[in-house]
Amino acid sequence: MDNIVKVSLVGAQNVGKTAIKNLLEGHPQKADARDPTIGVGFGKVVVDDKTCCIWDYGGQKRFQFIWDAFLKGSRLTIVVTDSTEQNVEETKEMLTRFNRFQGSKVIAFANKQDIAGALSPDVVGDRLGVKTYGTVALDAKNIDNLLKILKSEI
Ligand SMILES: Nc1nc2c(ncn2[C@@H]2O[C@H](COP(=O)(O)OP(=O)(O)O)[C@@H](O)[C@H]2O)c(=O)[nH]1
Ligand SMILES: [Mg+2]
Repeated sequence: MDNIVKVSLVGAQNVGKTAIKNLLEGHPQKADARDPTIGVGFGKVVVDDKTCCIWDYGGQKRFQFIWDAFLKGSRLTIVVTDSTEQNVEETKEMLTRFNRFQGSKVIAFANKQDIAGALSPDVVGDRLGVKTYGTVALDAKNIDNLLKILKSEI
């Protein structure tokens, strides 16, 4: 089963989790598409000899209770932020609350780096205390970069 890797995308609503999942699958999302994830969305990406099952969790407060159970068995948990002050604080609180992330490797994506005033990945990483990569989930040019990150982290 080592060839099947569970990767979880968590974070608040509207930060770009589904856009990241879609980009990893090779189909970039249109800007401003509004399609909130209900419950959990699934994606599949093949990287070398591994098949990554991407679990994309609905970020709305009313769905957060399912994270506990669904994070079980996750090899890599990617915490997504939208790189704003407010969201990074919210994400930090999420990280302390969900200490069951332990057992899974945890990294962060400082998404929406294209928006003026975005906190840099270094700043976000310092605040969150986990390794952080900057991403622009709507930009198809980011696909190779995302796949490279995935490859190096699983
Ligand atoms: N400017 C910009 N917008 C983004 C980026 N990633 C996602 N979005 C937009 O942010 C909104 C929420 O994205 P979505 O993937 O649905 O967020 P989720 O709720 O975390 O799954 C959508 O309108 C996306 O088009 C990004 O990197 N830059
Ligand atoms: Mg979503």
